[in-house]
Amino acid sequence: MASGTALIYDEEMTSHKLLWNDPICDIEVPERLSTSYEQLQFYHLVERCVHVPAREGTEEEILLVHSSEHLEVAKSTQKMGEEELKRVSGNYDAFFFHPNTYRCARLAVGATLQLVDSVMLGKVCNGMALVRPPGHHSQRNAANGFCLFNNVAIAAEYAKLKYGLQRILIVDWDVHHGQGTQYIFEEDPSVLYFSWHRYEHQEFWPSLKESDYDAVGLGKGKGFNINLPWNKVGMGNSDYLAAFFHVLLPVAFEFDPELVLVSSGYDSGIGDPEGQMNATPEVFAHLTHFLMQLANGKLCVILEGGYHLKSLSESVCMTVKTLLRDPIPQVTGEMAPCLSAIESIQNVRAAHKPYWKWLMYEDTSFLHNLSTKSHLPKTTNTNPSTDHEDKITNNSEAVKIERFLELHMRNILFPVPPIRTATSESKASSYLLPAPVCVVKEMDKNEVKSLASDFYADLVKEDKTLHSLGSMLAILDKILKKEVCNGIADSPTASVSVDVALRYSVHFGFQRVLCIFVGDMQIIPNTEDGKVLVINVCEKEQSGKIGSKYFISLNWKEDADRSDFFSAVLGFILPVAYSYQPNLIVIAVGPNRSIGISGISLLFGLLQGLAESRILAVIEDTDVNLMQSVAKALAGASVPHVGAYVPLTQEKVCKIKILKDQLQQEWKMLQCSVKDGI
Ligand code: X5A
Ligand code: ZN
Repeated sequence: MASGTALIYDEEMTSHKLLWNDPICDIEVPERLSTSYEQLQFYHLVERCVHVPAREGTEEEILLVHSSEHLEVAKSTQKMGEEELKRVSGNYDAFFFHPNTYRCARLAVGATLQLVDSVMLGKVCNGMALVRPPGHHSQRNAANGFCLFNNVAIAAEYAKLKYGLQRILIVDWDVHHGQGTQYIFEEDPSVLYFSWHRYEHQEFWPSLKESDYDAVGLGKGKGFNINLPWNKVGMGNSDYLAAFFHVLLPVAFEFDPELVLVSSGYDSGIGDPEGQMNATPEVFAHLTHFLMQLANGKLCVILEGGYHLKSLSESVCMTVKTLLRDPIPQVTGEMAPCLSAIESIQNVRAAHKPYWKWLMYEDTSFLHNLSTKSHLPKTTNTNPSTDHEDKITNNSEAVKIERFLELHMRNILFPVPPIRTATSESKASSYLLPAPVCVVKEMDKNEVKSLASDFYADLVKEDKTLHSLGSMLAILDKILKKEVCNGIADSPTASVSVDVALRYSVHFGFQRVLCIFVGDMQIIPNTEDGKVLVINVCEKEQSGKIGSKYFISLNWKEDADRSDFFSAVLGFILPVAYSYQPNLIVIAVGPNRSIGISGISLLFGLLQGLAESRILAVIEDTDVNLMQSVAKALAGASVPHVGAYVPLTQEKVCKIKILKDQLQQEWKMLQCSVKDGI
């Protein structure tokens, strides 16, 4: 299987620049590219990537998306003087030509296609292309919004043609609506386009009716265009995560793409003068990580916007670090989406209900009609203010955010453990781990006894128990001391091992431990209430703890299949886990699982975004396949393709829905509809 991350950068793309005064276009500067690349060098990320050279996109490739008229106009600008360039630029909404623009735009297309080729040919698993000019506003016959050729759209057509792909997902997290991309694929069911964007009830540029949530695609393409309009500025980390949990990810897993392309604009990040949003760089690590779970990890990230140089470059670094499978930093801020975000999410879910089983199966009939559209936008075209006073305030604001980010990133970046996964001596060889493994010697029996007896006096009599506790504790110890990221321990008595692990972690000083039980297990009631959150996916009724905020039981019955389990992971476990923000995750897998191996792999994969990727797996089931899959997931291998995750039964989806409604006041990331006026 492919490994490695491609990075594509060509300094020549910094030669495209604005030659005259234009307050709308003057933010799209060459330094956007050079600063991002320098920051990657600063973090030593460049040398860890596979360098792939850019090339010029061919005319034929450009014509996959654009008209020959458009190509000819672009070509003709190469020999123009400044006055003529200015005149041609004036024909478009927010674009500028430089004599080298055509060459740069062809390099941007070619760089994007080089990235697609590297991933599709298995030379790398994923990668990022740093390109200028950007692409997503560009249309068949027009430049628009700093974009000349639509790099990502061309890449999608190219991948369909060259590799025969039938399902491509484009995720556009730029803060502007990629209307160009929408127009190109509107009627095409083979390309699923998702975009969130600052909208403010159509007041924000490009101020189009068709950027709203009810533009779902046309003809055969109905359901394959997903717009999530933000009607307020200031959206932050939790709003973006909620959009992924409740809109993008369920649909994306049902769509089951063969390749994922990201229109990766960072103007949706904090400090950006265009976006005015609040999301901090580390959220892009989480977004990237989620997308890495699709299409067997085949992920191509292509730069679009991003105009606050510090915010942009830190966010680029977060993205590349994540592509390289570094541990993911904890996301900061209160984990609760705002009301306006929930409204938008609810609207787009309702609009797409006819097209996706995920949304269909949830009965939303009780919801009120929540159209929040304004009827008359105040202006037809909103541009950044050119008011002098405004500029001054914006500048000092930008400097403030630069300082904030400087401090913020110092707290965010932590040393990368050179070794990812720890395991015990006896099992190490059978896991066939793809990454360096730390083989841990089990703890001395007397040490275990003295440790465990602090809080667990009577259980340490049995030799078998003592033995498995010894290796589990040795592994856990390495995780707690940050010598390794995660670990896998097998135990014939998982419930005892987990109980000791939980107590030991809390004893060590961990304030929030998330513990998930899968399969048949007796859960030993925990006394560290509040410091441990238990989610039980076992079918056995567990008594005693019901009613506590920190014990959630799904009571999954036997007929659950992998798709149904998946609906629980995505629609419930993930949002609760993000609400809780654990510093450690313990996942216990017992026997008689009604849940398939692929579902369990996915659970491990998705949860690795939390607790700085600190996960301890305790496995009672001795199935070698299960052990191997968990070990692989922990080592960072991509989830093997198992087909679309389509929920099979309405019953299970409804069950999750009811739980969501019950618990969304406690665990706010569950919120995806406005009910009873939150
Ligand atoms: C790629 C991108 C923004 C254009 C804004 C024009 N374009 N007001 O972010
Ligand atoms: Zn943008």
